[in-house]
Amino acid sequence: MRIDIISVLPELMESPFKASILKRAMQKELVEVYFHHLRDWGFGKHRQIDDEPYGGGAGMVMMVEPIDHCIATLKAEREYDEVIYLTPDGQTLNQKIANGLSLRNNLIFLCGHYKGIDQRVRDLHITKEISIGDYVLTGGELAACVLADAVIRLIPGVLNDEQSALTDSFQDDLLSPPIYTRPEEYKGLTVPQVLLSGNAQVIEDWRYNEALKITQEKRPDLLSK
Ligand code: 6GU
Repeated sequence: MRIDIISVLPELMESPFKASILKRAMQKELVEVYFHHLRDWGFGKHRQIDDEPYGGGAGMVMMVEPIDHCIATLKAEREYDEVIYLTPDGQTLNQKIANGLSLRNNLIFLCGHYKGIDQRVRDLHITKEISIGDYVLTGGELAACVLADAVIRLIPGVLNDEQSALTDSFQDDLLSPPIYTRPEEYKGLTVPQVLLSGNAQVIEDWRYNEALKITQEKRPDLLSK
C-alpha cells in the first residue's frame, strides 16, 4: 500500500510512523507513506495556500489551486483508489471503513485546516470524507495519523499471530474480554480460575461470554446493530 498525505503541517505527523508497528510495516515495505507539504504548491513569495471566503465570514479557506496541483501531480504518477479528505463533517471512522481501506493500494489523505477547503476541491477530487469523531481538532493531521494507524495494522503481514487483528475489540462488534498476566494474585485480586484450567474450549466460551457481558454494559449500541 502507498499513502500520500497532503498537509500544511506535515511535521505534526512524523513520530507515529517512526515507532513500533507502523515503523516495522514501513521497514518491511508493506506500506509506503509520503508527506507532501501543501506550501510547496502555494502562491508567490509567501507560498500562500489560503484566502478569505467569498461572501464574507470568519476564518480562511484553503484555496483550490495549490491542492488541485498537488493532487494532479500525484495522479499523473499512479491511479488512486480513494482521495480522502479528513474533516469533522465526514463519515465517522469505524472498523468497517478501516477494513475496507486496508484492501486498497494507493490512497491520498488530504488534511483540512482553517475553516476548510474550497468546495471545488471536493467536487474535483475527493472520493471519501472521514471524521474521527464528534469533536473539533485544529486540523486533519492527527485524524490522518489515526486513520493511517487503523488501516496499516490491518494490512496482511503487518501484525504477527500474537497481535492478530482478528481478536480486536470491534472486529466482530464485541469489546474485548478481561485479560491477565502474572502474578496469579495481586493485592488480593486473583486471576479467574477458568484461565488457569488449561481447557481451551472452556476458556474460549468464558471469553466470549465476558465479551458479551462487557459489551452489554459499556456499549449496548454495538449489540443492537
Ligand atoms: Cl478529520 N478534522 C478535524 N479538524 N477535526 C476533527 C476531525 C477531522 N475528526 C474529528 N474532529
